[in-house]
Amino acid sequence: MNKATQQNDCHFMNRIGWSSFFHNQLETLGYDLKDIARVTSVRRGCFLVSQGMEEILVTASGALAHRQGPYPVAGDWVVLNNSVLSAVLPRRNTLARGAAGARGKLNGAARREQVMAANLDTVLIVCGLDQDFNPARMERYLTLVHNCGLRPAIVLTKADIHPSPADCKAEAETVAIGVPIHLVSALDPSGPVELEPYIAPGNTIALIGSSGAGKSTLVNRLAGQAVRSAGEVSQSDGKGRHTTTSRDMFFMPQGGMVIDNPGIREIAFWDDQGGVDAAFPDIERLARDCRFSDCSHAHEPGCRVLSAVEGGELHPERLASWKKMRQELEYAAQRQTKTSGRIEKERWKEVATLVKTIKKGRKHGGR
Ligand SMILES: Nc1nc2c(ncn2[C@@H]2O[C@H](COP(=O)(O)OP(=O)(O)OP(=O)(O)O)[C@@H](O)[C@H]2O)c(=O)[nH]1
Ligand SMILES: [Mg+2]
Ligand SMILES: [Zn+2]
Repeated sequence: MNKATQQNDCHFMNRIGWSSFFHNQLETLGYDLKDIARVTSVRRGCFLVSQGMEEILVTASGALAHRQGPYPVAGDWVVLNNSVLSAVLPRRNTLARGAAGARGKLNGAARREQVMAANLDTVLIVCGLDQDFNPARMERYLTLVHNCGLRPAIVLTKADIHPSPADCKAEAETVAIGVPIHLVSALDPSGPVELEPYIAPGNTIALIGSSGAGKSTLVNRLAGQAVRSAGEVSQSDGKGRHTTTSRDMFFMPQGGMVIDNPGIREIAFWDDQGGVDAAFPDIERLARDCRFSDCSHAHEPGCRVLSAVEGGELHPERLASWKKMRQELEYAAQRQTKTSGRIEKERWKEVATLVKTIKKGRKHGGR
């Protein structure tokens, strides 16, 4: 490939998120830039990928399915070999959670890691200002995102249907310390313009939140057209109907990429990567003055956190949330070393079956 074509390819690829982090891997791993593409969507063993122009549907190689490495997700950079996905490039980061095993068991032992999206710049936690607004849940989302080493931002949407949206923002500020909070409405004729910097050219964001929070509606507003179906919210329980069922990445007119996700039913953690300290910087700061460095802020003498609660500096509920999430993360880390199972393992089976069917078809069809 001549230099001009390669620069041109790089230009298209940079626009869809390619960066030196990935480029530096090419030489070491022996891949060529012309064979690299980004996954925009996953469909039952098939993958929609893009190199900055049109999207194409590809299958994965039998060898990749056999090795059962990371299962490609929206946002991944992958290697194509004759239009077959043959490798996933090491990821910059992942948005992952603990999910129930494929057999649907909800007990601890059946938990697996579920990677929702990869290679993100920011995760927008979307909360609707209807019955969805819940600061305790917001704390869980923040812990999840921080625990993945990702940068969160809060989007309080449906501001048009709340009598005092500014109060919600003030309440959110008490749990989302140091995190940007945006108050928006999808009905606003000018659109959610303050979210546009997140999708500047080359940037990739993911939207998470409960079903019916208004994620897909925001994607449509930012896109300036309906790229995604939006659903109803039940009048009786205020819950959405899980309208979005797949994780898809969209190229936005602003130049960046958005990954819309299905509504999360249960926010469960996977592993312990220090997410609690990052999500509770107020407690972490106070804890530096506790007498014991491993203080659990429960009963220890000289506990600065407990004295802050007594003195009214720290809300007791905030400490209770910290304790709960600390315990959950510790449990998740123990469980992780025991099982180290990934939900993707099951999904590779789907690919292997598909590859076998295609091979069989070729044999009989004479292709
Ligand atoms: N009034 C008002 N309604 C909104 C706003 N944003 C979304 N909605 C409505 O909320 C409902 C749910 O919106 P969706 O965008 O489908 O929610 P979602 O988060 O994508 O839901 P799932 O795909 O199920 O996870 C729809 O009826 C939207 O019209 C808003 O800013 N104001
Ligand atoms: Mg949706
Ligand atoms: Zn303490």
